[in-house]
Amino acid sequence: MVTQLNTPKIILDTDPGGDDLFAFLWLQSLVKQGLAELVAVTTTDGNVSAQKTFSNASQILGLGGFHHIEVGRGVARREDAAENAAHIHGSDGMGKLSTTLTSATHAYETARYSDQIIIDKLNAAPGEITVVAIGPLTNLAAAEVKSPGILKKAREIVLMAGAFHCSGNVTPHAEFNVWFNPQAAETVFNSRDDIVVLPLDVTTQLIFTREMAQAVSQVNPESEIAKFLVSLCEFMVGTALGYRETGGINGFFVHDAATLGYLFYPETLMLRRVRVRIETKGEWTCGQTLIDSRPAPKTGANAWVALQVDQTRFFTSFVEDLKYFIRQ
Ligand SMILES: [Ca+2]
Repeated sequence: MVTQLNTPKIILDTDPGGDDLFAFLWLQSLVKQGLAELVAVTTTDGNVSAQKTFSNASQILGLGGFHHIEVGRGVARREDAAENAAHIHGSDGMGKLSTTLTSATHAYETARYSDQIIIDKLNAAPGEITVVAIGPLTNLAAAEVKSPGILKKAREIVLMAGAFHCSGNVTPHAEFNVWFNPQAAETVFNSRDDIVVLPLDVTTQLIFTREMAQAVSQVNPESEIAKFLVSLCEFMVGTALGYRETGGINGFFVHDAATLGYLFYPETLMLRRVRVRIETKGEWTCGQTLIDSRPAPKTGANAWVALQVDQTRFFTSFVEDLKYFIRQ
């Protein structure tokens, strides 16, 4: 396989997490196709504990034969932090499917911390690496606090975060990744003026259905990846229906995959130039993300926020790339 010039080099910061895992499978397919290079995976405390997100990441890398990729362990959050989302993702973060996969090959106890990996990788290749963050922003903020200016050394920072013109998913106003650690989100949004944001406004348009899982698995139904994907989809659909997320449609939101849609199929999204502010103190609104939609000059803008997505084109690419991965 020929690696293209200018192939995006990616650090994936993640808290797997069901929808993280779908993004993760997509990214592994893109790497196998020579369209991306995975530099490291930095796990974070979020959907489930740091230790579980670490072992889940290791197991998913193993599924694709990427044992050699370094996995970082999540930086500890502040002590009064919010509760996690094990009620959505299962106690192990992957619908209790972790026992069906080959065991984790990376050792949590001896792994480097995620913030240090981010610092070292960005210093080693300034301007070259894209940081894709699909969990709470604890690690990125810790890296910025430890090494001020480090996040500016990323080629681009792409987040699944926030809710602007729609309801939150953890409170009426807040999206999980920001709500879980709003101070960290504020640090990241203050670190540079071109953060790319995929919020609930677009990710709640992205419903991955049972039919899509079947279409993918049909390519090679007996493969371990296909079986895992179908089982995980079943679990996620059950949870989504239970929480009335999808309006009764037999599917679930692949929130985190939107980041890869932006990087690899940007024609599927429309972005707006804005100043994003994070509510860090509100009694009822903590973790809310705010933009000014009035037609004023964009002074102080710090981000590009996606507010529209072409679902058909997005899923055409997503499903075909997953098929490629499963065919291998
Ligand atoms: Ca996530």
